[in-house]
Amino acid sequence: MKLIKCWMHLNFDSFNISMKSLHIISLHAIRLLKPRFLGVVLTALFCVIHANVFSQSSFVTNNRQTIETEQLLDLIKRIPTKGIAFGHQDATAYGVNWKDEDRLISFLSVKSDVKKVTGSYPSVIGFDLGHLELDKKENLDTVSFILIKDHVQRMYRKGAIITMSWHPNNPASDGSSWDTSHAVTHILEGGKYHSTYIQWIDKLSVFFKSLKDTHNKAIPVIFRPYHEMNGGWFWWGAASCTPEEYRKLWKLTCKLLQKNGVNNLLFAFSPNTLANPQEFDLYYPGDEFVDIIGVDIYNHNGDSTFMVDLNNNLAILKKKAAEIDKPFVLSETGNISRSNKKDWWTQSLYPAIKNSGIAWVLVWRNANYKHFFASYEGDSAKNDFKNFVQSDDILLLDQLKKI
Ligand code: BMA
Repeated sequence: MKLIKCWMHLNFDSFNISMKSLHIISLHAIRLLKPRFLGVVLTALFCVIHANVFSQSSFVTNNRQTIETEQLLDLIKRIPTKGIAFGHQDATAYGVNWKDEDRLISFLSVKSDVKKVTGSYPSVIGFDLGHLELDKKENLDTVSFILIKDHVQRMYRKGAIITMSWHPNNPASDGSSWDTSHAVTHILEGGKYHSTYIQWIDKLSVFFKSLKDTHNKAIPVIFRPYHEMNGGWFWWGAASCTPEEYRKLWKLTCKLLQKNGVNNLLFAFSPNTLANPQEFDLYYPGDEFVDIIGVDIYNHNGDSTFMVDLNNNLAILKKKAAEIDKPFVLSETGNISRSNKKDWWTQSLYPAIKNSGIAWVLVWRNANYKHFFASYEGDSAKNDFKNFVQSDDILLLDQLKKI
């Protein structure tokens, strides 16, 4: 009975007991215990295995992906041997002073500020799923989900890597992602918004499963939810939930997607600028729930701090990535301080990422003249950007396709 009690109290999340070790425990138990206990032991074992299969720890990387998804991961692992892929958020949906309209999607070629300036599309294209959970037609930045789907299909056909972030509303308050009222605790199992959350993930699942290529095969995408959790500005962030709750939220999300049969995702975990490696560990949900690690770093505090942060953080990620055998990326960056530097690309960003080992760098969206991160036709730093992308190791889509 002691053994059974012990099993009952095992926390599979923290101890991460494998099916193999359960099998070994059971063999010992059967040998040690008298035959009349055998039935009890086997029943208990069945319960534990059953619980394990349906618990979050049953989320096994190798069993949850399509071949195309595994191939995408292989490609991402190969990129650093050739260079650094260049990514842009919402690259094809709009840019400075233009916006694509979904009523025209099938007639017009896909536009992009980066393409206008350099002649090639970015090789990584980011989209955001915020407000899909609310059944809205458009995301939080007014990009229609029909257009996102169309551009995912068209850019995938051209060979681009697709990544998706998610800025969901706060389920507890109906506020935005930036409403830091406590919500995570309420959406975990037993919480009053747990069923709402299941419905949200159902909606995301339908969308992910609808992303099909011309052969009706699922398009693999990188899903990067709940980013910058070590900052205090999102409802899933450090000011609004404990690291343990955060890790549970991540696992719950993976598990629900898997339960819904979504098998075309690679999961990317990306904190904001890290003070130290421990901060990464605090939130990291575990190897089986993550395929790619990243970090979001902007130059809020000026370019010299930015370069130091990049050096330190990419070194932290490099070490982690080697330990866990996963690729690592600069998942978001950009010149936010709009310093008058005309050579930010070649003198600040490039020296800090060159030889860093990252698979890609993604700059944030080109919303308007005041909020843009990639270059555009009228940009005063356009020539510097062109020089940056002309570096042998910076890979736009035309170069990524040759890998
Ligand atoms: C932020 C800003 C916001 C935007 C959000 C999600 O960094 O660009 O304007 O709504 O990302 O894309």
